[in-house]
Amino acid sequence: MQRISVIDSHTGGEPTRLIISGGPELGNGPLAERVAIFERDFDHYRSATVNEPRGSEVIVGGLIVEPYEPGCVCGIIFFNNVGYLGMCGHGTIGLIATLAHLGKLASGTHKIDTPVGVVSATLHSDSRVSIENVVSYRTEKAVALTLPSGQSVTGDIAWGGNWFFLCADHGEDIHVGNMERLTALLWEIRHEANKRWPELDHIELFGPPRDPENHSRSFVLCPGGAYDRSPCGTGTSAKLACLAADGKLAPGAIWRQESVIGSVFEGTFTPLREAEGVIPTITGRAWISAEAMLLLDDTDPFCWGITNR
Ligand code: PYC
Repeated sequence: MQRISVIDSHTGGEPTRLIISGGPELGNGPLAERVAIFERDFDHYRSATVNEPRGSEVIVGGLIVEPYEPGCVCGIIFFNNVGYLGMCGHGTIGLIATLAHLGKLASGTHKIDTPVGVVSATLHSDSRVSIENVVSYRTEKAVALTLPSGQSVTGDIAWGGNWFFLCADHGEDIHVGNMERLTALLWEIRHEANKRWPELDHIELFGPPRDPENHSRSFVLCPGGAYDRSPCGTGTSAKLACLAADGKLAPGAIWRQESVIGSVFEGTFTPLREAEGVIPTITGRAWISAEAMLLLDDTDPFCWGITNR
């Protein structure tokens, strides 16, 4: 029987399951190399941790590893039901809450190594966490897509630690009761967008907020078909890059991004001096929801998870 010790948390409703011990040994190279080793040799650990029967399509997992970059408190490799993530904003907020819960981290600013670069996380005294993310930028503005249904949408393509298609002219009500229509539409958009941009794996719709305190409400379709219950940290970073490029938000001004279930991240950005793009900072809070031991019995036909691979 193998054992994997995990801690679960949620950030604005979006779950994160972090492997504390019992995960695969990936060596001590740069994190981008370690993800490749994870995927090539140990992908069954990913599936066993997040997929059914122990998990579900909505869980984002993370393997805490020794950092490669100097000055970092740890490294993190995030994954989901279908693969690996460059960065994960809600998950990094969950990571900081988990390390604090374990007594491994005090309030203050800490650097974290990720496969797409070093990010910086500040644990505040009220348990909120601010993530200074990787440089985020828009590569295409107002791309038009005609969907198989005949509907036309336009959207921007931007990087916020993952690749996003950000769309506002969808005509949908962004509401949990409208989940089936939203999911079907976003799959159509993703399918169409992937013909030209195969790297795009997150699709994000924007609409008016429910709460007038906020600036916008979003619905994010994650790579494996689940919707993000949180406002999506990397998605909000991509949004900030677009707002900055359009001159619609001033450096340092707060953007309150509401998720489809009403949870909120606050975002701000610092412009880059000599290049396109911004350094976004995303603030939110995570709550610890479980400490658990996953049991892996090799005689169990679904020991390594139910997978679509
Ligand atoms: O918060 O960056 C995020 C995220 C990505 C996928 C799910 N959440």
